[in-house]
Amino acid sequence: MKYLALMLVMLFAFHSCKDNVEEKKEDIKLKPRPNIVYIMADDHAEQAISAYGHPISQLAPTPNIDRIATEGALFKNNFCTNSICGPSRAVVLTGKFSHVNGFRMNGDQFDGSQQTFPKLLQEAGYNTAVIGKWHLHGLPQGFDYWKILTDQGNYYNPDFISVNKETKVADTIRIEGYATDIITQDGLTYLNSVKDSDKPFMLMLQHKAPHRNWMPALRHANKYDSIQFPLPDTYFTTHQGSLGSQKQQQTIYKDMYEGHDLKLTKKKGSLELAWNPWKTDFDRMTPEQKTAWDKAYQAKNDAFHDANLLGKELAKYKGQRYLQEYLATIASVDEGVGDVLDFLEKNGLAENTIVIYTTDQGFYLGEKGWFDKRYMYEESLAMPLVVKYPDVIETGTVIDAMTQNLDFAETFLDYAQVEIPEDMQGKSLRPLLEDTFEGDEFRDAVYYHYYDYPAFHMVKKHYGVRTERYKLMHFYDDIDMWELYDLEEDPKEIKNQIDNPEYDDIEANLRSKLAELQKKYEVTPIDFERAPEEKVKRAYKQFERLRGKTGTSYDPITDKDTKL
Ligand code: SGN
Ligand code: CA
Repeated sequence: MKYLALMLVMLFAFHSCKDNVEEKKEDIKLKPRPNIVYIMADDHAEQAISAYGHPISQLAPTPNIDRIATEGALFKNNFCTNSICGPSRAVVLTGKFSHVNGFRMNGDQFDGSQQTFPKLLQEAGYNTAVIGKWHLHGLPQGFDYWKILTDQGNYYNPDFISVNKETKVADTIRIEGYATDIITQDGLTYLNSVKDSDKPFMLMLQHKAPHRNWMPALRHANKYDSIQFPLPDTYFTTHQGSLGSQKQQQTIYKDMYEGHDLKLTKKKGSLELAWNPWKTDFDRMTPEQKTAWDKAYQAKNDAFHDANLLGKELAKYKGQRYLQEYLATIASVDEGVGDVLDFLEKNGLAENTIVIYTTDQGFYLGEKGWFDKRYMYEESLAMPLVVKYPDVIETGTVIDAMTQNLDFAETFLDYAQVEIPEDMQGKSLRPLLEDTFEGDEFRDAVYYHYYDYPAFHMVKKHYGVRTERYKLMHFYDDIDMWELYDLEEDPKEIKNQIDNPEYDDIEANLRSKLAELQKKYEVTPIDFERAPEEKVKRAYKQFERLRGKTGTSYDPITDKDTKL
């Protein structure tokens, strides 16, 4: 009897739960098509977004980005498919892997004539815009309004390409000011121009910040000077068991250019920058900006020279200085997010606008001794993602499912009530966002492939698969090495288990999963082409030359500095 009663209660609960889901779906269907504001930074690590809880971010909080997470949803396991700028952006636009959309590495040319979600939204009656970093070469297609940075863009007084209103052709103009502020401001101007239109809008607001060389706005230049950030405990790792990691050139204490990256001067009292292999943003500054900059940096640079650091201490200082500059650069991105959210609220648009904050891929903040990205290891595979849409996404939603930038296009189309084309390779995140997902698992494994070798930082080509607990990677090109990590036992991916017989079964499963995904995503053998040996040699030489010439390189194995 008791059992029967329990069954009845459970059955009823199941039905009412199902009914609730159905009701919710019906309610949401009645809402008008939402506006979409997609804010994308460049190289913004999860470790530097306070909503993600990492200790570094707690010392340099991002209250406005956090607002999106607390008012909506935070994705804990969102990943990119290829951890590099242009390719990630191409995946977002097309909902297709790099090998399908054709944009595998930064030097490639994006085929702008192909299907993208902005084009589909535009056809479906949306007003569409992209402002800021584009980095796909060629000009944007599918946008009613666009204004893009030239190539990587510059922090100070950057050049933008846009359509000249009079001549109707694309023009490049230099705009005085700080890139993040200019992009935010242009975004607000666009929003203001469409706010009363009958059409819904979709804006992609894409910052350059916090991309290398991490130049903060003048108002933030000293923001974190007095903060000591925790350096990761893998800061001095020696990459045992990973040939793929040993040969890279993105180690903070070996590869940072003291002037360009760390903004160090040559000697005490001097304003002349230390090693800076190319003329960049510093030369673009107006005399007033340059004077304010020098004033902000002189004291910390003089203190650095006084300290006369060497060896491990110098290596730690570089890490510290990097974090201070990087996080200070993020401060204006977060302020800009706040300005956009405030604008939407003040203009009665917040209710019917989906706001997304993300970045093109994750980044190293000293983990494994590194900066930059490219690897399939967790820090650069991860892609922060927070989304709000009042009344549809519950406040404080946390999503553990494995999702990818591959899913963004499908999600936007789904919300815009546009049919998702069959050739898109991701899945709409809508059921996760609305808590209406009914299957067992949203995705059991993600596929990854990085191709940009030989190139800056010399990260070797690799592909792999990540499941909830394990990761299998294959580094190829001039090496042939497999790596297997148990993320539960070894979240920092220090112990490569590929030769450990205890993991044989797991490895076999991962290999078959990998094969299954490659088949599903239509990976072809041409995808694994190696670079000519000569090209690799030349690149090593070229980048070796660029290493910090005026400074020192620290080697954690010998615990010694090398004067470069
Ligand atoms: C520049 C940077 C690299 C960075 C690439 C790609 N060097 O070349 O550190 O990896 O961009 O970045 S810099 O000294 O010129 O800043 S990406 O985000 O565009 O893919
Ligand atoms: Ca990037």
